[in-house]
Amino acid sequence: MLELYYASGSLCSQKVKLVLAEKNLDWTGHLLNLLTFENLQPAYMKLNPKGVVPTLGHAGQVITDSAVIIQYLDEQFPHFPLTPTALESQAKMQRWIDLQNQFPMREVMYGNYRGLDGWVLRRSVRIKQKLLPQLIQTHPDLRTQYAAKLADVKQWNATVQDRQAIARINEKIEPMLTQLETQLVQTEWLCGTTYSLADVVWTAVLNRLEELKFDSLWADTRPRLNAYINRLKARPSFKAAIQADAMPLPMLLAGLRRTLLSL
Ligand SMILES: N[C@@H](CCC(=O)N[C@@H](CS)C(=O)NCC(=O)O)C(=O)O
Repeated sequence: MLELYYASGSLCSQKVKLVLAEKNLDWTGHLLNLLTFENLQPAYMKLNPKGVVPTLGHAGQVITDSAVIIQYLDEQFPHFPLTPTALESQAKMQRWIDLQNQFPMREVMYGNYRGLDGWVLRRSVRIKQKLLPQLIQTHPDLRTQYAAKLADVKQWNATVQDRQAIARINEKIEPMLTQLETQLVQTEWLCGTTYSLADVVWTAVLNRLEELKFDSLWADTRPRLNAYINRLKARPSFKAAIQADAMPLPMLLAGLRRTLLSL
């Protein structure tokens, strides 16, 4: 049985859900509320020492990190393969996945959401920074994991509060889109004629950039990318993994309450 620990609106969870949908696999979900910090609960930290989603449980194994999980799923469930057969194309796929992973999407998201969404997200990072020292005290067995998380959260918080730092990160988006456009002039999908794991990860990212209103960077000026995004969104997996990803209302309300009342 496949068990997925995930969160609504989580980009990394969406990548895994896209693969599960592409392969038509059954899975059991454990939906975590990141706004009430369920990902920092000791029981979850024991599964995923970085305190992030997603985490996959399968055949007695626990697998973390979306890039590892999607490749694991493609190896274990080879029907509807999402890895090209030619070695050269496989290397290309890895390069597209690495390029995406190296891009600081977390900072792009937390730094660029406006209005209530942005306020809630940025405040949740500040609350995490206050909460983690308490967790270090109350759970000495998880001290190393919580301390590493605190170090990461401090940096994350500092970056998203710094408008210039976010503007510098935003400047890196356009060159990345140019790379995609250049590739898509040559091939239908990123690694050739078939949809692959590289397309999976970029589906989640491009959709998020669109939500953040960066689509002006391709709508009129990058026709191949524009058409590619429409192809990605037309796939049934997009509907299953991304369009049906709204946070259940009780969870949202609990998250808002927590964010408003803490600090
Ligand atoms: N490299 C990891 C990153 C996972 C990650 O950052 N997940 C986010 C949601 S997309 C998360 O759990 N954020 C909550 C937190 O860091 O406290 C992966 O690809 O799985």
